[in-house]
Amino acid sequence: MLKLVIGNKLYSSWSLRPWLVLSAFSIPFEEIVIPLRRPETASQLMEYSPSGKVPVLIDGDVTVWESLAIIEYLAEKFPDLPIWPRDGKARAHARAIASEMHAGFQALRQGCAMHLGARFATPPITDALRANVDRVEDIWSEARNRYGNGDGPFLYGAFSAADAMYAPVVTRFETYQMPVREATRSYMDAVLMHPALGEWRKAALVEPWSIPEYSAGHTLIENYV
Ligand SMILES: N[C@@H](CCC(=O)N[C@@H](CS)C(=O)NCC(=O)O)C(=O)O
Repeated sequence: MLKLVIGNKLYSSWSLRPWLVLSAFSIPFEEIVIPLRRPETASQLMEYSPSGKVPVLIDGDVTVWESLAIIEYLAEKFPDLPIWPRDGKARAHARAIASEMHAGFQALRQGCAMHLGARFATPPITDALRANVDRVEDIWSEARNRYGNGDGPFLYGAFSAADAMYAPVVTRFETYQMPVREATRSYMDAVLMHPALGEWRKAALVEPWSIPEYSAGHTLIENYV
C-alpha cells in the first residue's frame, strides 16, 4: 500500500496537494501525520524524508519527496487515471502552471499562510501580494477559458493535478477574504466543494495540535477550531 507522510492538515499546504490527488482519484493509500513545529518533528521527519520536509510518498523501496514530483510519480504509476488533462496542449499548460505554483508566489505564501481553522481580516495588500493574486487569477481564467469550458467547473474541466496544486491558494483566498473576480469566485466554490477537500478539512478541524505562529499578525474574524 502507498504511504503518504504529511504534516498538520490545518496548515500543511504542500501536504494537501498530493493527498488531494490520491483521494480525488480514489487511489488507496495510508497516511502518516507528523505534527510540525514540535521538539520531535525534525527527527520524525528525517525517518521518512531525505529533505526533512513533508510530503513524502513511500511506495515499497521507492521514496519520493517534493509535492510536484510525487504527483508526477502517481501520474506515471496510474497512467489510466486522468491525473493530468488528457489533451496534450491542456496538459502542457497544466504542467506549466503547476510548476509556476511550486516555484513562486512567495508574497502570497508568506503573507497568507494556509490556515483551515480560521477566517482572518484581509491583510494589507502590498504590491507583491497584489501581483501574486492578479497572476493567480489570470492563470485560472486562462486555463478555464482555453481548456475548461463546458467540461466541468475545474481548471481543465474535470478535476486534475493542476487544481490540487492550486487548492491551498483557493483556501488562502477564502481564509483571508481576498477580493476576487466573479469567475475566480465560481472556481473557488467548485474547489471548496470538492469532497476530497471537504474530507481533509473535516480531519483538520479535529486535530489536537495548534501552531499559534500561523495566525500571528492577522486579525481573527472567526475561529472554527
Ligand atoms: N517544495 C516542497 C516544500 C515542502 C515543505 O516546505 N513542507 C513543509 C510543511 S508544508 C515542511 O515539511 N516543513 C518542515 C518543518 O516545518 O519542520 C514540496 O513541494 O513538497
